[in-house]
Amino acid sequence: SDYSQDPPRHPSLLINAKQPFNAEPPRSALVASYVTPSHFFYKRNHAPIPIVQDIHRYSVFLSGLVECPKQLFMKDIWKLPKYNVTATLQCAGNRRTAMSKTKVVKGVGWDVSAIGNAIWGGAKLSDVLELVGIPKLASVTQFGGRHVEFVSVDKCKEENGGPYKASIPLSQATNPQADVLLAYEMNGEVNEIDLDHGYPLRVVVPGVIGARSVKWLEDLNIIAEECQGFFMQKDYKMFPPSVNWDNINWLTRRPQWISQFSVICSLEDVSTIKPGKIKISGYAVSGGGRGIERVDVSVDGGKTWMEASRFQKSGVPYMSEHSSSDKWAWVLFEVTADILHSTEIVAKAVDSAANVQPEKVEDIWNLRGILNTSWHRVKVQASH
Ligand code: MTE
Ligand code: MO
Repeated sequence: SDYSQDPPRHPSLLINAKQPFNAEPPRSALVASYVTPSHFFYKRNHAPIPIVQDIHRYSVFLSGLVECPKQLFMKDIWKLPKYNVTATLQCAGNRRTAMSKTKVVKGVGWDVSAIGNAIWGGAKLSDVLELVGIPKLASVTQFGGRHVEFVSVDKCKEENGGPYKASIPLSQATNPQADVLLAYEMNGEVNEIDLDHGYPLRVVVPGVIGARSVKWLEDLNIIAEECQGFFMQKDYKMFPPSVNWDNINWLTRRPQWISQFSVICSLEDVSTIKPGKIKISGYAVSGGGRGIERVDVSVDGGKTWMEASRFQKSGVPYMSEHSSSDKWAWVLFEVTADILHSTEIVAKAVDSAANVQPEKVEDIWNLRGILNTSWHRVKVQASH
């Protein structure tokens, strides 16, 4: 494999693996702005970055269970109505390192920053599928359990040198409200998406784990059932704590979809502070387009709690399910507390469907180390 073409990256990124390149920003960078700059957006790769030489000759082939397969060039995609969707992408393995402290898990060791919030610009997949005669809101009655498969060009060792791929149900793909995009823009850069994030075209599936948002899209296939690739069938699935590598049966679980948690970003796992007023801030995110109803913060290890204030765009009060809120995006939170002694600070969120975070990571340990949704804890040491 050839990594010599990989793009330059920001020197402050914390590198978890160099080849393939996997890196996350320092956690403090996440709360510095609601929209994460692309250079600080986590990079999760499984192979060298594919390089497209000529964007005008680049095309996506749409085929499978369709009457007339179609080759789509960028100009065909640029012609469709353009949408900007603010969506948080998060790797299912975010916070894996903390889970591996309970018992060893398999996967890239992420701290808390395998997550970012960006404004994605592109065509809606529902509009693209209409070009080959697939109607909006394609019903299961009419189309059965069909999926749309997204296939890339990167060569992954997990796929024995084949490309990264994933799929979503046709019903989600053809629902304009699901906001699934073929994105050619990130954060308003005109016709530009960084090489690391999928140039020239990537899928963005809001509200589900990042693994479905296939970068460097090459093929769209309409298939009869979900994608049988490694990353759908043998990777991002959550097992109960009793399952180990000897008794695992991948077929017993569905691919994982969504995740939810809150994380303190203004403090490291262990920080030294001067006693007094301390600002505690972080992010909270729920899958499936649900809002964040509340974020509770404790400065005594979880004995007593106070409510943090929540916001997305500055100056606009955040209310979940409100027309001004970005339903696919994270919510930042902030609270100031008097801290006089060394203690443990904890954060937990409640979403608009009343989902709560589990208290202990031990209770949700799983061998792939995914979806560590447990209360986030940091320690502070008061130095007088
Ligand atoms: N698409 C391709 N082609 N190759 C990949 O390795 N990684 C997936 C997904 N799409 C991947 C991919 C995973 S696991 C995640 S979490 C997101 O992309 C990460 O997107 P980002 O690197 O833009 O943050
Ligand atoms: Mo991921």
